[in-house]
Amino acid sequence: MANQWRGVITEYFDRLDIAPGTKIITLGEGGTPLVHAPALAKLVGAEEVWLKVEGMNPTGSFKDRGMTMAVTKAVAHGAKAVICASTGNTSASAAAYAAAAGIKSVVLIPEGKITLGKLAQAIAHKASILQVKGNFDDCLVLARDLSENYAVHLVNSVNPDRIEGQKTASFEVVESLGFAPDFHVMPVGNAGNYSAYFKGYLEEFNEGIIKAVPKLWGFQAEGSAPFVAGHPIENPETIATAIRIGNPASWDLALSAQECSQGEFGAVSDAEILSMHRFLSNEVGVFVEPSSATGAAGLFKNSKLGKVPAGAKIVVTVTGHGLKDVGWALKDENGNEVSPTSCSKDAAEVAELLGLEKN
Ligand code: AN7
Repeated sequence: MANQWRGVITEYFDRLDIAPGTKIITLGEGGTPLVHAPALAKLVGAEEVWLKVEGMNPTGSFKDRGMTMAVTKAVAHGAKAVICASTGNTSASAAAYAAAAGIKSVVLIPEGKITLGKLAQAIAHKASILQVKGNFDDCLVLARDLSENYAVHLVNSVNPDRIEGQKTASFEVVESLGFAPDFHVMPVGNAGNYSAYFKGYLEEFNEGIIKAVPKLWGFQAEGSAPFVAGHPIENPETIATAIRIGNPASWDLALSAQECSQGEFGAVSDAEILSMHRFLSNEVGVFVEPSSATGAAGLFKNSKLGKVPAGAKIVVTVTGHGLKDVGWALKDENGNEVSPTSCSKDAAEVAELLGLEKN
């Protein structure tokens, strides 16, 4: 397999905290496309915008970059089972990598609050799934408790192996562009990914590969925006279920990343998220899950506040694949279900239905 992308651990072995000889558990994660998005650049008045399309990872989200590290290390430590709390994507990823490693996975999800696509992934990869009567934050407390007292290895992003793996996304951005963007924008839940991008960029800076660390802009959903409030939110609410998180695990790491990068946190409404979700699929051609549109929605909001310089080069990470949460795509702007019109097999009739001109 000389010409195939080998997954982030092998591709970046020298730059990761991993011992030579370790048996690597990989599904070929990373190496995701950096898609040029002139329509978005025009919308926000920037010189260039690219989307780092993390939905192209093996389980359809950025979590796989961290999970290859976390499960590899768990196996190296002799773990027979991994556990996570999850709003959906972490559980899909943990279940898949555990399956690849031949160990068990346990996932704790907030009752009724993860999308069907993600639940299907966890089931498909034969995770033991429990719906907890509580929100994500309650699930994380429970997962930490179990991992401290029972023989099960925690793979949430409080585990530094996750952040270590996820930092590789910054390396890829710099390699693709040949420079660091002025701004890097993304959705924020636990802020593990935000912290990981900072770690990656800081290492590139310290090695003299880039001249400056990009300003990191992290956006949350308004009903679930602890970094904007400055304190945890007890009952977070948003349609963006992936980031329905009130008590972010990487609070301190994220605040120092924000400060050191001269970045900022902001919040956008569910309506703004859904509108950007539609824009990305309609005008850019990239189908993401609604939560993943939160960064781009925030960028648009900041552009209206005059915060986007005309010469800016910007990367926006879209974190998860649209097929994970199809419900919103099946509705129009007014919230009505969209379904295809039925038609006959007659070409003339069908042409008329479609308004096609005769040639
Ligand atoms: C699509 O799966 O927390 O700020 O349990 O699924 O690093 O938490 C998911 C988070 C953004 C936020 N976009 O990342 C989970 C989980 C998508 C996500 C985030 C998540 P972090």
